[in-house]
Amino acid sequence: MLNANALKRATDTHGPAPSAVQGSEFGRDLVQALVQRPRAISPKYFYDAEGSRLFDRICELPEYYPTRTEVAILRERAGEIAALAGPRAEIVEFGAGSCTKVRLLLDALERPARYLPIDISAEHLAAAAAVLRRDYAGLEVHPVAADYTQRLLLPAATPGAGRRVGFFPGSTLGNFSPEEALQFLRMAARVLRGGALLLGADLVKDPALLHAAYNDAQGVTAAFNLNLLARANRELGADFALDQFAHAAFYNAPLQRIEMHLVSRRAQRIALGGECHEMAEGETLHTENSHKFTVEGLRALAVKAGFRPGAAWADARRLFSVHWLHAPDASNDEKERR
Ligand code: AVJ
Repeated sequence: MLNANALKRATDTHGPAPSAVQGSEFGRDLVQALVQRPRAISPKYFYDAEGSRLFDRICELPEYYPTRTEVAILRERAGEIAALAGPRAEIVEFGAGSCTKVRLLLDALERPARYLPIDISAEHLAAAAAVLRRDYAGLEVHPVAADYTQRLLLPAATPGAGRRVGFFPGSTLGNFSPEEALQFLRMAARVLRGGALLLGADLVKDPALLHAAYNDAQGVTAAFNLNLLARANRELGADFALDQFAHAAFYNAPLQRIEMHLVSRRAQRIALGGECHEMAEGETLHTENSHKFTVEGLRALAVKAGFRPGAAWADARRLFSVHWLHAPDASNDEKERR
């Protein structure tokens, strides 16, 4: 193990300036994560280029049912969804990424007017938007580079446009705490007033199935989890020894969520931005919560946020659900603001 002097020398000679850490949101949040108890960081930091690649591989794993189940539900219900959305709909996608799932909707909708993909990564978004413009002539694509968990301003509806339909697939809602989920849904109700939200939510089920989905045999989920530390080494000059951390994922039944952690395999020190952090053997950095829902629980949460639940679709095995939630109408919203 390094003594304090050796560690100091190591950070002096090899570590980047502390400003590399302080100058990045990831750096500041990682320092905070290591200082606080319990140690925890937002799962949004999984998704650098490497993490996004690993997540795409997770979606292909035999044990990881959410993606293929949701896609199957959307395919099967595309006609019903298109009828609910109506002609000239405007799709607003929260966390659009590479904009692939929305194709299922765009292919079924009657002359969709406009697509507003929202994502934090401006470059990624611009590239994805260009591909969609090429494939869907007549569709206006208007990317919005923003963090949709913060204050969100969207362009006004285009003249002649139909309903505004929010799209939040993948059970990304499950990454939020219950309070954050409510806050997100309230924001969505506001920007979608007069329209609706199409939402994907993973369902509560046999914990053995959940456990398998987050502990795959090929170890892709473990690599995805550990990439957080690899990313810190790449971007922030941290010195995490990746082989000294273990992937842990388990179902917390009372809180209805999968938790992912990185467990320190031994007592160790981590140098980050000129500071030294200690972790004892068995201590963890909590990297993700993935909440699971019942259909009724999700609908009750939506009501609390101001939506009126419409259809709820699930697959035959009831692994995953997709919800049509009517947003409050515009006149109601005017009354609420007064
Ligand atoms: C993208 C948040 C829906 O919680 O299942 C997959 C992320 N984490 N395997 C999920 C994830 C580990 C995923 N979400």
